[in-house]
Amino acid sequence: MMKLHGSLVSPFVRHCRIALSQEDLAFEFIEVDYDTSAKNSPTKKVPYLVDGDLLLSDSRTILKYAREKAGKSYLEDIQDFELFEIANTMIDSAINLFLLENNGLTPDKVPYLARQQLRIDDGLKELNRRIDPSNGIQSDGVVRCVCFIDWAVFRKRISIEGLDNLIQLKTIAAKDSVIATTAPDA
Ligand SMILES: N[C@@H](CCC(=O)N[C@@H](CS)C(=O)NCC(=O)O)C(=O)O
Repeated sequence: MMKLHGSLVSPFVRHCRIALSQEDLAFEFIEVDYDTSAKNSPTKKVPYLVDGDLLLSDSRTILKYAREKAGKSYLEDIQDFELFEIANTMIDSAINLFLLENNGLTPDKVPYLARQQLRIDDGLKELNRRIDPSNGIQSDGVVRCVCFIDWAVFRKRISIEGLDNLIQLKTIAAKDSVIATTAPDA
């Protein structure tokens, strides 16, 4: 059986858990700490997936593997791919800020971190402009946004006050059983 390694709170790991469950692919979830991912993954990050001899060390290769194993396409629509990548860049920036803060580095001290923060602030407005909650959560671009928003709100990294489409998206996500059971506060 496939083994997905990660942490329960990580937005990248969550997206993989959602896709594997949506596609009814049997997998074992193995919780790992930083030391274990540093030893077992070439990128030293989570998630990583092991299926027999195959090791996939990025959520995006894992997602492609899961969707295509189930006979589906992966990020085929260019606008959905763009949405996915904007949200993905925002998660990377937010995680970097979060981890560096634990090392005492903050945007008021490091100009490049202020740029990372701006990417998140402006990116939220862009996600709000691009997302139409009346379409539901039908694509990996939108799932990526849900994973970002839920994690960033949970970790108190962002506020979505006044961003009505993001507020509605969060509400819809909380009603979807597969998505809700993987939430960081589940
Ligand atoms: N591009 C990677 C990013 C994964 C990532 O940043 N994971 C974080 C946890 S949320 C991590 O393991 N960070 C450890 C580190 O940066 O050393 C993916 O999509 O899987």
